[in-house]
Amino acid sequence: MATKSLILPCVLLLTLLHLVLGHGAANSGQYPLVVSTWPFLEAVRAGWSAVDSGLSAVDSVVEGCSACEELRCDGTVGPGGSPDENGETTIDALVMDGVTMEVGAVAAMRYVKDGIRAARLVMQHTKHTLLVGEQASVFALSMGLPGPTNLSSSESMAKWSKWKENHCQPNFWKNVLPVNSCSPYHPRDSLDLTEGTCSKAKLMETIESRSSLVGLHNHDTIAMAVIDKMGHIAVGTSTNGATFKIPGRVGDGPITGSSAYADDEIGACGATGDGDIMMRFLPCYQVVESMRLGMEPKLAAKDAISRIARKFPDFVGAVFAINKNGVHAGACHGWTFQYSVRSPDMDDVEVFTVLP
Ligand code: SD4
Repeated sequence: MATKSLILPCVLLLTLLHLVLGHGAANSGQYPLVVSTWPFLEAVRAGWSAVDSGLSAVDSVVEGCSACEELRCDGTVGPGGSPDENGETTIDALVMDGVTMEVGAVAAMRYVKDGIRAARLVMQHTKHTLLVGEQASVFALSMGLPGPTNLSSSESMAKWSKWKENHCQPNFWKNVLPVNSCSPYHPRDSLDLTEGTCSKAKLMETIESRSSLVGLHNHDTIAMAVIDKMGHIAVGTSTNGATFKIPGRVGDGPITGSSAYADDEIGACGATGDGDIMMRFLPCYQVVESMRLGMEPKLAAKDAISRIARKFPDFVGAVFAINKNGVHAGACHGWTFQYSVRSPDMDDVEVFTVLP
């Protein structure tokens, strides 16, 4: 009885500690370390088991993100989620080596489910950084990845059918006609445009329709950072992007410095959220460069997020930051953010909660 009565207060205390420490927590300083956006526990366990068995930071990041793709984490990583306006699922992914500053990425990749493995192939077997669309798929298949595969699922097709029935609302268009119906769309003429942009009601309409598109359940990227046993750092990301995006849209996932960034000398960052807004600010580049100038991870993360929030008060997004000593922190805006950590002083993955 006595033991049982102690358990609840202990759990509450631990949760409270995580809430507080989530804004800037240190591990014991030992390597390795795995950090990812959201409670993607299996992905972090896969990354941990890779790095703990001696794999490099790059390979461990690939193992971790790949586990999330296979599990279709939250339906927004891997195949089977986020249908675009044509009902198709496409994949954005990136990997970055913080030792060499090499990056491989694929964007709007079709028919191939293994985003992060395709990104690593770009990094290891080409002198390019980013391949897009159908040509990224051709490259990935030619390098031996499985496919071509239909990336849709019954869930993504059902979501898409419902959206079509709802006259393709909400969507990512603006300043076009028709307003409440499906494509084809045409630019509003300049007179309408001026009226539209001057009217507060119209502006609110745009903001409201954006926030109904971008939320916790249709906007999760896995961004993962790993410090390996040698102290080398790598980052990776994978997502199927934004639901009902305009075909051809590329999010922040494959954009270096936006969704992720790593530099062995300093640390790393991973991001999640409204990529159309976030990629304009390169928040992860900002985080790492702020740490280079001496900011602690907590302050660097907060500063990067507040730079975006000042210009786009309604955006939703978050970053985690780690320095090369394994100190980690998160910051967010517009939603409550969680990130997951596994370090040698933990028995299993621990989840940290960050309030906006
Ligand atoms: C994007 N940032 O494509 C990605 C998606 C995401 O949490 O889910 N982020 O905009």
